[in-house]
Amino acid sequence: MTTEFARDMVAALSARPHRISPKYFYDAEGSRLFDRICELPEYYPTRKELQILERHVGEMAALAGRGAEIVEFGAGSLRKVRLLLDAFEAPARYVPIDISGEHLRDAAAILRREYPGLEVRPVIADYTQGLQLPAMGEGRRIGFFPGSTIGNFTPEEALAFLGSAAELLRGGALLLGVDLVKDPQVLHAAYNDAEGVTAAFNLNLLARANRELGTNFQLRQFAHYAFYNAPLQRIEMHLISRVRQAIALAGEHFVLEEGETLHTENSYKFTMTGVRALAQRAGFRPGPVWTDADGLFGVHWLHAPARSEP
Ligand code: AVJ
Repeated sequence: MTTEFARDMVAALSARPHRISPKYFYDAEGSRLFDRICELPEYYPTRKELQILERHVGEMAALAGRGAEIVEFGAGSLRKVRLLLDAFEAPARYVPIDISGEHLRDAAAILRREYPGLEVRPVIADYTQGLQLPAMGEGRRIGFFPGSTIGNFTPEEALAFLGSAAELLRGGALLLGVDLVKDPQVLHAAYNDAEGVTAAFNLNLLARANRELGTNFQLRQFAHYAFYNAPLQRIEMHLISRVRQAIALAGEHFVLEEGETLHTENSYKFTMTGVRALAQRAGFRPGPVWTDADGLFGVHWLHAPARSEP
């Protein structure tokens, strides 16, 4: 059986520059490593976003109104959505959308137990593709896309995603968490932590290929390389081949030259005005923005006009 991962790895090793989607980071081991990243002293986004949500969730609840339906793009950290569920007035429904059915079922079971009055309706789907949701109730539909996951999209993909979210959320809003442009040293440190957890997270892509695709990547022959590309306003993560080496996959051999890279992730950073302009182009009416005292992270309330509104 050839999986999507196998096909994409073959494509990545065939085409130059070599690149693969960061979605393949998140097998069980990768998800565990990502949770550790979120606890690192250098990796501020998770802590800052939680602080902002904690501090301002009352204002968010007032904007959402009674009986809202929370649609989360990617069933992420339960900690974040719990803040909303606890503060919103009688939330009617929680609709997490994720490609991993297993992760969704676990999250759904936990929340059903904790919130007996809440209807939990997981949707197994790729939220970057057009999707249909169960019919709405009385309350507003509030999208939730935290963690600056939107930073993994190219600007074109981000615009397309926001466009379909604006339609899906008509009459409601999107609560969007974005990592902000800042001192490049701070950005650099966040992706080059002293403990090497981000390096292990990056290298796990190759370890996962060895586990699932039967490749024989020698992890020691690759260097984690993450840097801030200021003109493009993004962190880039790469795995650099330390030597000339051949990789066997799907009956073929792929040569990686010494110094060649496999580009594994882009993590775009945003300005406040940049997010608002992008959201506006996608059909949202930008609302309040909340940030932390150091201006490291931003949480945006973006109104999704109903069909009748201008
Ligand atoms: C989950 C995509 C928001 O870009 O900061 C963390 C992933 N990669 N460290 C990010 C990540 C390396 C993270 N996102």
